[in-house]
Amino acid sequence: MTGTMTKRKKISLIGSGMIGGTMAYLCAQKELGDVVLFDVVKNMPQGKALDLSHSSSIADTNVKVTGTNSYEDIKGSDVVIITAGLTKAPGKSDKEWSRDDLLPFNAKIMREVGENIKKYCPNAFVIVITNPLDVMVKVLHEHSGLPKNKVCGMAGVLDSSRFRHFIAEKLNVSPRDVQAMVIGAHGDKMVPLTRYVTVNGIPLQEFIKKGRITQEEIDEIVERTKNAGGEIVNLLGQGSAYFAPAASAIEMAEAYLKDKKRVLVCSCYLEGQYGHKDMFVGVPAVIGGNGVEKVIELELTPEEKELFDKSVEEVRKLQKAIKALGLEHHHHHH
Ligand code: AP0
Repeated sequence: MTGTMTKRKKISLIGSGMIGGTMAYLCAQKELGDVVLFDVVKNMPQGKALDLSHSSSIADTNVKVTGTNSYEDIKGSDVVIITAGLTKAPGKSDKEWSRDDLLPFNAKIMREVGENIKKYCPNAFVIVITNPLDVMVKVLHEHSGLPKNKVCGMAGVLDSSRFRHFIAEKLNVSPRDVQAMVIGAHGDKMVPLTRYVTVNGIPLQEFIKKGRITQEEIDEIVERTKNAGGEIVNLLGQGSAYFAPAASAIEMAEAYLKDKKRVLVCSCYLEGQYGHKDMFVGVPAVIGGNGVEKVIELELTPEEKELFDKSVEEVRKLQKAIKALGLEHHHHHH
């Protein structure tokens, strides 16, 4: 660990809004490390940090939580988690909600964050949460100069948690015992993999045979999973989901910090896996002390592959839109 006298890990959260604040709370409760809350809004991260510091007395944990408006304070971070940006495009109603509308606003912010990571903590493991997710991971990766195994996006763990919850609820079993994955791009075309669902190893097919769940119900769950983000946006009236997104990103951070070698769906850099390259998209991967240690390539059926490719097509479209913004990485001449 660099840059500080402490032996504790250092976790910097870029963006101290709903998800940032919740992640800071989880870090303090789990005693994962010292936390730096960064935001462009003056005083707000300092206020959240003070509040969180007080919760440590009650939780009986000892971590330092600080708030800042200066990038210098992320120096030497072991983990950086990015939520900086907008949740809704200005002037758009809830009905028109789309993650893609955030692109021009959030892409600029990713460039700024990437450049500061490069400057202050080039050895960090970076998790991007800002939407539209998969393209934001790519912009961040380009501007940070970090190796591909040290940058990934959080979406698959969240989308899979929604899928797992709905199945568990239907079968009246613990969601802990439901294994299920959602892969592909984080958007309306994400791909919940029904064929790979098990209940503690028991294929979902067994439950269909016994009449515990029907194919129609599974199809409904798949649709509800894909739209769960929008369902929550509409109910909240402002902002978007934050408890489960925060818990998902912290699970990934913990897998890295404790070298847990967890198998988690993350937005990872593809170099030919799944037939795609030079892009980030949601696939199962091993997350351990070396970051994204391995992308796991599944054998998809032609139908599954077609759905996966369609979701990837969305990412490509947005990557083209990024090019049009003129934000791609340029080597600066001094
Ligand atoms: O599964 C995925 C990928 C999810 C799930 C839920 C949310 C992604 N999100 C995205 C969401 O779309 C948004 O882009 O996560 C992002 C943050 O969500 P949150 O609910 O935390 O939003 P917020 O408005 O409460 O917090 C965002 C913070 O970013 C700050 C801003 O002041 C606010 O506090 N911010 C804005 N510009 C910034 C900048 N340039 C900045 N912080 C640092 N630098």
